[in-house]
Amino acid sequence: MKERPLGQANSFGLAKVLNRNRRIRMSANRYKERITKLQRLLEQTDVEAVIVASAANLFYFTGVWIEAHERLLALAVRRNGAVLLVAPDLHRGELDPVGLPIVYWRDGDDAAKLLGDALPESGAVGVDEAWPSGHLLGLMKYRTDVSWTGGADLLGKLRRVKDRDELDLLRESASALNRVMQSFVPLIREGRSEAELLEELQQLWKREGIRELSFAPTVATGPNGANPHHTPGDAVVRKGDLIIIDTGGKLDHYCSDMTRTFSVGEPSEEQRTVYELVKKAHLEGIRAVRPGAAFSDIDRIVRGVIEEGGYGPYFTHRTGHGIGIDVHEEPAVQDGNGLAIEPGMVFSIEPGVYLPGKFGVRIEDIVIVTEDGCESVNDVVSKELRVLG
Ligand SMILES: [Mn+2]
Repeated sequence: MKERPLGQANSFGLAKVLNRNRRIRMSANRYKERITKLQRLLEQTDVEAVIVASAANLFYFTGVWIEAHERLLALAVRRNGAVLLVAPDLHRGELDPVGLPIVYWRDGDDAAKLLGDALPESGAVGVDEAWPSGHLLGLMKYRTDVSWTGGADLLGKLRRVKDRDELDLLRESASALNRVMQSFVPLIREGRSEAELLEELQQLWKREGIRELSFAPTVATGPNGANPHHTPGDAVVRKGDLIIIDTGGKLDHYCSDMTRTFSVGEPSEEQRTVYELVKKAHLEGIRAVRPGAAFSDIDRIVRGVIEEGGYGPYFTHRTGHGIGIDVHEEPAVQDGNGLAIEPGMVFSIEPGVYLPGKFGVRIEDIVIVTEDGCESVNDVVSKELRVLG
């Protein structure tokens, strides 16, 4: 098959215009550098090319966020240096400034053929696993001469270690969350419903200038706290409740995420015991994070504290998750993940204990791995058990 001539990775100029509205200025060459990094990773594998297609992954490589929905939008990155973005013509205005080689298609054109022509003649092609399968099936029909493989390993390997610009964005995103949480705490009191509190939390996010949240916030009071993903409803905060607040927002598409648990009125002995246990597990987890340790080790340490306290069966989820452009991404802090921690990785440490019919406690910070340990981006928000009115 005749190959379409493609631009070389080192020949495109990524325009600074992309970042004019960003609070944090990205280095002009950052996106180009990320594509080059992907090509270097490809050189260590048998994979000839990767199709990058999810909105999050395309944003990572271009700085432009586009929800293409049913229209095909994909970036083919080849090991030999060639790159081509195949994009709907209606996104020309957003994509032209990126400076990548782009072929635009209009409704009625065969976009799968355009993308197929950008792929190597043979060999393995890694596919973004968040790409709608309909697009891949269309491409597979057209390109029967290549083999298909998952692209998540390669893309995950890149995205799980954040570069300096990403760390700046994640820190700034976390600062916004810290301010929101600090302002929210005094609003929690007896007699207010979860739904009312949720509304006020959303207002605080808006005041912070953040329109998109990382996920639907958790406001769970009393027995509702025993459900880790409770949806806020009509339940009213009562004296003697523990209340779990879990929220996060997106700043320039970079997510934040934090959980705190508060006591409304004096806590019972059991509530205090469980709170102190979860706090201990959380803090010991953070202390254990350092380059070279395995993620499974961190999970074991955190879980060990909860087990020793006698509440092991009630810690029902993993210790944490990576965070970046996606609120849940690599690496998972869980049993079985033998991956070694590296500087620049960013993830949550969020143990919880959930006692059905009674209450729940979860404490969560996001940490950034440094050369010799980690720093929490949320620990300015106190983790001492706070007794609210
Ligand atoms: Mn989380």
